[in-house]
Amino acid sequence: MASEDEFKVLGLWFSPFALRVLIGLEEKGIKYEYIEEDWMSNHSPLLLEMNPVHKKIPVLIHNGRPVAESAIIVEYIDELWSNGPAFLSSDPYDRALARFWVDFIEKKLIVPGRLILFRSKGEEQEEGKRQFIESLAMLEEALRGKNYMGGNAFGIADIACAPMICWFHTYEIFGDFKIMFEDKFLSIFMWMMKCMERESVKKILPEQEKVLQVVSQARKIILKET
Ligand code: GS8
Repeated sequence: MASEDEFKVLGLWFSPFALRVLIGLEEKGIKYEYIEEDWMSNHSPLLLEMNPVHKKIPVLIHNGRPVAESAIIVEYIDELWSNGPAFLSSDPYDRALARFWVDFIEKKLIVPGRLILFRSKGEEQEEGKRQFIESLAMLEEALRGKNYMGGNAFGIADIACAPMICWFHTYEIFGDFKIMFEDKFLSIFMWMMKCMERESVKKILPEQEKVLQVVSQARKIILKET
């Protein structure tokens, strides 16, 4: 990796997947150009060219070469900048665990979270809520007695989960429930506080009210609400 290397990120400011990449780059102190996709219109020609398979953000473009899929991008960043704190442990078992939790965040929080946000049928929403709360309980268990997901160092599983911090409020509003962090999920609550003390997370996460606004706009389109 040379100092004149060029990095561009294709993203959406509220996407939990794009936010992972930006937090990763900030953590390593990497300069990059951020290019915002327009979520209301069709995919940009650049996105279609850079991620023709999934046609999804985020994409990291390193000297013109694209890397897609947030977790893969964050690992790529970690491998490129091996000087500086590592996102993954040197221990294979710890690495496997960290990757397990990265995968968990998408499958067990973000996917059921979509049922809460973008389904109008009561029972589908309820099922989303049930799964979401169940997953928070698992996350709580995994974080108990630890500073970060992997122990003492902020790592890839924290980077993968940190964007949820600015989304929790939106889940609560549209799911009409309260997460009760201080009562039921104290370890997650403490972890959120620690993450929010980090310059990278503080700088990158949008305000929760802004996430709420954009999700209500998206809901109107998806659910054809007026
Ligand atoms: C998910 C990316 C994704 O869903 C990752 O990068 O980790 N597994 C992937 N991106 C969404 C925006 S965030 O909800 C996206 O780009 N959607 C556009 C589309 O589906 O057309």
